[in-house]
Amino acid sequence: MKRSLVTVCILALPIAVALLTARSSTAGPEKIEFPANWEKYVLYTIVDRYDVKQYRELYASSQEAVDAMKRGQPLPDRTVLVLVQYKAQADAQGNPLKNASGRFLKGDRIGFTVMEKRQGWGAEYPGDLRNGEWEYSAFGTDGRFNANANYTGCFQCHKPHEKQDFVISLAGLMGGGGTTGTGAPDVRISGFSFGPPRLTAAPGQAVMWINNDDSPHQITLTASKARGPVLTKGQSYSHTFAAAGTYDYVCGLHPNMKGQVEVK
Ligand code: HEC
Ligand SMILES: [Cu+2]
Repeated sequence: MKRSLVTVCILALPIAVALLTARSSTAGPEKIEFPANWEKYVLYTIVDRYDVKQYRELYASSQEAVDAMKRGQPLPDRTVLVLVQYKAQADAQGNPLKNASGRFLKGDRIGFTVMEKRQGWGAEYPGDLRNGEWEYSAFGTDGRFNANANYTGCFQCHKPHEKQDFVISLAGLMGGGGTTGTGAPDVRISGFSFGPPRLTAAPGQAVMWINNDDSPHQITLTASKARGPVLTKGQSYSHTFAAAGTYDYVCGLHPNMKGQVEVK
C-alpha cells in the first residue's frame, strides 16, 4: 500500500513538472489572458472594413502606448492591444449602412483579437516568423479562447510591419507616408478596391495611386514584395515600371485587395 503510493508519487512528479514548465515556456496564444477590462482601455481608432463588412474598434491598454504609436516608437513593455470585431449593420441586400459621416454602423459583436508584448516573449519563434516580443490570441464574444484561429497567419501578416513594432494601425495614426501632390491619379482606392483594377502603362511611365478611403492602404508588388508608403486618406503614391511585363500588386495591409499593371 505504502509502496504503491510512493511509486505513484515518483511517477507523477516528473509529469507535473513537465506540465508546469511546458505551460510557462511554450510560445503560443495561451500566454495571453483575455483582457476582461478591455472597455476601460483607450479607444484609439475605429476601422470600417469594407472587404469583410466589419466595424472594428481598436483599444490600447494605456495612453502611453497610444502616445508611442503616434510618435512611431516601439510600444511599452506589457502593452495589450485589443481589436474588437463587430458586424457592420447592413441593408436587405447585405450592403453596409452608413451614418451621416459615411462611416459604418456597429452591429453584433463577433469576437476579439489581441496582441500583447512582454519582455522575453517570442524567443522561441524562428526569425522569419517572430514578431519581436509580441504574442497573438483570439477570443469569442464570451471571452473564451478561440483555439481555431490561424495563429501563424497573425505573425505572417503583421511581420512586414516590423519597422512600426508590428502594429499595423500605427501608420495611420502617424499620418501615413504618401504625398499630397497634384496630378491625375491612374488608380483610385475606394471602398477597399482598386479602380480600375487593371491598367496598361508604357515602360518608364509613372503610375499613380490615390487613397480615397478613411482606412490606410499600401501598394505592394506581389513578385518583388516591394512596399510603397502607407497611404492615408487623400495621399498618393507613384511608381514607375521600367521593364515590360505584367505586375500584380496587393494592398500590404489588406492582401485580399488585388490589382494589376500591364507594362507594354
Ligand atoms: C491578412 C492580414 C492579417 C492577419 C492574418 C491578421 N491581422 Fe491583425 N491586423 C491586420 C490589419 C490590416 C490591421 C489594422 C486594423 C484593421 O484593418 O482591421 C490589424 C490590426 C490588428 C490589431 C490591432 C493593432 C494593430 O496591429 O493595428 C490586433 C490586436 C490584431 N490585428 C491581432 C491579430 C491576431 C490575434 C491575428 C491572428 C488571429 C491577426 N491579427 C491576423 C491584418 C491582419
Ligand atoms: Cu488596404
